Amino acid sequence: MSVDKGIFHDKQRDTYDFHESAATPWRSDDEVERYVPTHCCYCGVQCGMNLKVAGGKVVGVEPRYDFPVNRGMLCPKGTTVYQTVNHPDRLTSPLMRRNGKNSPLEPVSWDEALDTIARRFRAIQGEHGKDAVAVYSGSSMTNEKCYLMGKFARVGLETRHCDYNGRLCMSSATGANDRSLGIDRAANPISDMLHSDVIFVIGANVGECFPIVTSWLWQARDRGAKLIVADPRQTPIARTADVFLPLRSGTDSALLNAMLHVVLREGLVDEEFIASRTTGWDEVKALVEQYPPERVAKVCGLRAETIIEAARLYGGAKAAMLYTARGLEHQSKGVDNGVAAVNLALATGNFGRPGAGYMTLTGQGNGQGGREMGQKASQLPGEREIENPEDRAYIASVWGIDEKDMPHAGYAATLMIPAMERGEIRSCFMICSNPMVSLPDQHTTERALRALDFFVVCDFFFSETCELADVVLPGNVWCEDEGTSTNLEGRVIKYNQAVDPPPGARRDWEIVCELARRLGKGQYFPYQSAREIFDELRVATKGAKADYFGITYEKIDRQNGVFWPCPTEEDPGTPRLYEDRFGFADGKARFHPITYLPPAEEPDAEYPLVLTTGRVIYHYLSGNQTRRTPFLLEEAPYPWVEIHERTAEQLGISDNDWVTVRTRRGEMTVPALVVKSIRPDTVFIPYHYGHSQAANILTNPVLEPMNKIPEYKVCAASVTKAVHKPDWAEGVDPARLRAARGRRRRLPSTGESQGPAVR
Ligand SMILES: Nc1nc2c(c(=O)[nH]1)N[C@H]1C(S)=C(S)[C@@H](COP(=O)(O)OP(=O)(O)OC[C@H]3O[C@@H](n4cnc5c(=O)[nH]c(N)nc54)[C@H](O)[C@@H]3O)O[C@H]1N2
Ligand SMILES: Nc1nc2c(c(=O)[nH]1)N[C@H]1C(S)=C(S)[C@@H](COP(=O)(O)OP(=O)(O)OC[C@H]3O[C@@H](n4cnc5c(=O)[nH]c(N)nc54)[C@H](O)[C@@H]3O)O[C@H]1N2
Ligand code: SF4
Ligand SMILES: [Mo]
Repeated sequence: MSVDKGIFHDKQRDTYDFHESAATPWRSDDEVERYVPTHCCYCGVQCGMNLKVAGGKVVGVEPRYDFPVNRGMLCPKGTTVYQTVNHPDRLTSPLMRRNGKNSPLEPVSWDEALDTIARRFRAIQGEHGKDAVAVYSGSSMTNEKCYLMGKFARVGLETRHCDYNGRLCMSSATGANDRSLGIDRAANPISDMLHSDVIFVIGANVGECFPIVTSWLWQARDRGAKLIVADPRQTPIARTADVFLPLRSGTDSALLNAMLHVVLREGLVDEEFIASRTTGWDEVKALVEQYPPERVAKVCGLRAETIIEAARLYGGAKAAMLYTARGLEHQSKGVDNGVAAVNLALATGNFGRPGAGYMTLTGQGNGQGGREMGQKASQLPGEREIENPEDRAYIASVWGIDEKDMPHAGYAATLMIPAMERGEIRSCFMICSNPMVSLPDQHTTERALRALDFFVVCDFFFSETCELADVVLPGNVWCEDEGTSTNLEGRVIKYNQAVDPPPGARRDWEIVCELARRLGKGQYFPYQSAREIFDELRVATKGAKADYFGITYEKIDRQNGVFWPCPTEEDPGTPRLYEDRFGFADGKARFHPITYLPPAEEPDAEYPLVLTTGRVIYHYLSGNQTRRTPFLLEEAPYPWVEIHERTAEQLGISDNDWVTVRTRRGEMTVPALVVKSIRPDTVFIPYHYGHSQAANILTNPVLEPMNKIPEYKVCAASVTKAVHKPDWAEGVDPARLRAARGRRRRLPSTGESQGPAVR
């Protein structure tokens, strides 16, 4: 049969075939009993997926075509996440050390575990005060659970110390959003990108960390959008950029000020927008005059012409989008950097229109909702403030407590560690976090967690942090419960339950409510379902900045997600912010002058290189889930250090050599991946691994002064050929890693200003 007469050209057959195959699924799907529409639980994109269920188990996944963000696509993590559900490593019994710190963790009944926790918490609080027990929560959980954790801390435990892992993630972004724009949310939906003629990505590895956003970027490129990327590494999207700025880590605000300098010098500012919609421009204008690109180029290790080119491109756009992420935010100047980025967008009038905006790419699955549900140290639900008398009074009334009994602000997660070391915090309830991989300066973190009198961790897989716990509680994975999550656009979506937790494990919210009952606070936690928690959080956020009151489970299903703020059930939600006004009382955005300050630690003779850390596509965060997924582990089985070939040559290091990376905090030995895609003065280690493979052995725990995020992206380091292989080297063939990481990529020449490889 000739092809052109075949079924592909026969409209009717085509249609018929489609229906037939939908009605009669592929053989491998014969057994599938149900397709449960839900979302991927990993990154903030929250792609839509159908989980395939058979015999009470999740057996597979397919992408959802009807969810507008991913439209039939999933990344390698999304296609394999279902494999965590029936995983043989699932925790299915509480574990407890019955006879003190030196006794083993052994399986115990739920009653014994929960009674012990309640008894120990009460004893410790009786002896040392309520604030001696802290809650350390996470943002990879539903809004319902994040809300519950904030309430559990303040009402169940009556402690002021409640914070979460978003402190390590979104707190610089929050600082910048709050200071400059007045609302802590992305300004635009992802689809706005298709209306942009210039897209500027600074400090975000979109290709590996938000893979499905990349497809929007390509569509925008197909429509002619120009791309500017600023990153010390040539990431996958940087390879295609029109202008690539391989800046030195920690110099972002200098670059952004210089770009604004050029925009100003060349008359590209939007005077009308500045006059009608902002305040504070004069100070910023005066400041950026001192940042000519010719001077800044030296600071950033760039060529002045490239900075000028980027500024002209961005400033000349009709509609430009600016994306930032942790590259710019994981710094001791992270809030300043974010503010400097917003300054540039404000000065060019890039807000509140299709294709014009600013978006900090929110990382964790519910990194948006998790930062507004009241589990932060100084926050109450809806982005309300715990020190604001009206907010306190309102939430106290929703919770049915006396305002006087509402604790005040407590420590940020990163400040809990020194407080544990000091013996001020003596016990901790931790859920959905793995600080024994994720916190900087692991040696100090370990000392602090070991110093606790009593440490409880709730997880579904035994993590590096569980190893230090006195009690481990087996919780649920995302598809064993229902609830909502708010994606990186501010779109509230819904997870649907596919299966029950395995026998022995329980739903997180049921565990926390049961614990509250045993602490004598059961009347405040009467929930029978996640939906009941959601209904309460709708009321708790009513009238607040992050207003969820008009959002219902049914409306989310109907609309494929609802963007907050959504004050009434009739309101369809708000995909694009700042069309008419910004989030402050006067409706105007705020310019703030940002003086460039160098990172806390700069290279010197002993530590001549800059170490930066981050992600690869195959692993998610601390890797506790993805390192258990065979395909993902095979692709990235252990950490490595990326080092420029010129630097490697100077140091006598070849590809695949074992090398020791040292900083003032510690050292680790990993294989060298010699590349051309990184600045010669910089090295990079992915952070998804634990124990002696944890990049955070090396990182600097210095904090951003306002919002307390660690400087994961910059510290001084040295690299030498290893004398000894690490404890995990046996059977490891670094050449396999090279194969998995693909061929060497080349960083385009940026001229001499990149400086000598090793200073
Ligand atoms: N595959 C995967 N995807 C993820 C995650 C994951 O663990 N794995 N995690 C999710 C989460 S929680 C988050 S927060 C996001 C993070 O998403 P990203 O912020 O995009 O990821 P990172 O790898 O942390 O850092 C981004 C880039 O910053 C660059 N960089 C380093 N130092 C600097 C600097 O000083 N200035 C600038 N401009 N750039 C710098 C790095 O080279 C890196 O390419 O990803 C989300 N998506
Ligand atoms: N060096 C360096 N360090 C970093 C970063 C970096 O770029 N460089 N990035 C930082 C960033 S942006 C982030 S977000 C943090 C993340 O740091 P962490 O929050 O510590 O890492 P996770 O892997 O998210 O930890 C979540 C844990 O909870 C479990 N878990 C997941 N979902 C649930 C749930 O619904 N219920 C329960 N009970 N458990 C659950 C997982 O199995 C895992 O063990 O790491 C930070 N650390
Ligand atoms: S892009 Fe993010 S949400 Fe989408 S499949 Fe990948 S990890 Fe999951
Ligand atoms: Mo994150």
